[in-house]
Amino acid sequence: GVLGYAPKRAPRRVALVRIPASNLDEGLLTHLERRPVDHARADEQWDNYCAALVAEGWETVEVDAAPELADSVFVEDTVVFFGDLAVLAHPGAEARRPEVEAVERAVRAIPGVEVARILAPGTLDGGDVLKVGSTVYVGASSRTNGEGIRQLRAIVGPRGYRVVAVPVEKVLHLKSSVTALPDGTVIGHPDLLDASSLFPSFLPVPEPEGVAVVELSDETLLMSAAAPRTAEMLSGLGYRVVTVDISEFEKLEGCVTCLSVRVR
Ligand code: CIR
Repeated sequence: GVLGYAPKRAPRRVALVRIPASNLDEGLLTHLERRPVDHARADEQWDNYCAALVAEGWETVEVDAAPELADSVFVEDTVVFFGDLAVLAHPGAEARRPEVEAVERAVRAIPGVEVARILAPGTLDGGDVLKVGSTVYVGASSRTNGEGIRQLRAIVGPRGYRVVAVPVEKVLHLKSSVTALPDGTVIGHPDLLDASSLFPSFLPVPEPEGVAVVELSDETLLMSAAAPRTAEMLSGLGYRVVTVDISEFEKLEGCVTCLSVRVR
């Protein structure tokens, strides 16, 4: 084209989602007591979650339904994106490993995406991976092992990412205890954290359900409706906060991040 007038491509804003399974109520539990899940309510909450992404300019790509895979709605655990590189996870829970196949198909259908994978005996759940700029915090949890972390380091290290392992014992996944604001500040709840001192810029939030935020843009955050005081605090910091009720997924140890994977 004419010098100086190269068309700028709008950044791709695509998020993978996966409709709840019919046996959602059989999802794995590690730290919580089982409580009855209202299926109709879960479906409605999932629809609203997807609608919130769309309303904020995200295109949702649905991974094929897996009616028998109880935890498949928590699609974030199955793949992590590093720009155009998709790293397929090898879930720590055996029951969740069959989820990855259809996710791989969905990922390969996105133009320009390259695929790498974590292999046995390595295990890694996407819920343990928190990207902050070029730093990748990875939870060493009951789901993600040292070999999985080594493999991730070998895959993304050469692409300019620094992998920092974080011990996780009090919660299921690293991102059940911390996530990051668009400016790189890591937010978390002190009761859930094993090692907050690892983060150079850390801000405590008042509610455990408030630790999970999805960055929808530089100024917009998606959060659970279960953390009103945290929402107020973050809106006081200048963010626009969009809330969704995800109570049925919270009963299964899921949070607002685990219901989608953003390609970024
Ligand atoms: C599990 O135990 O695997 C599911 N019941 C919950 C997964 C939540 N995922 C996440 O926090 N990333």
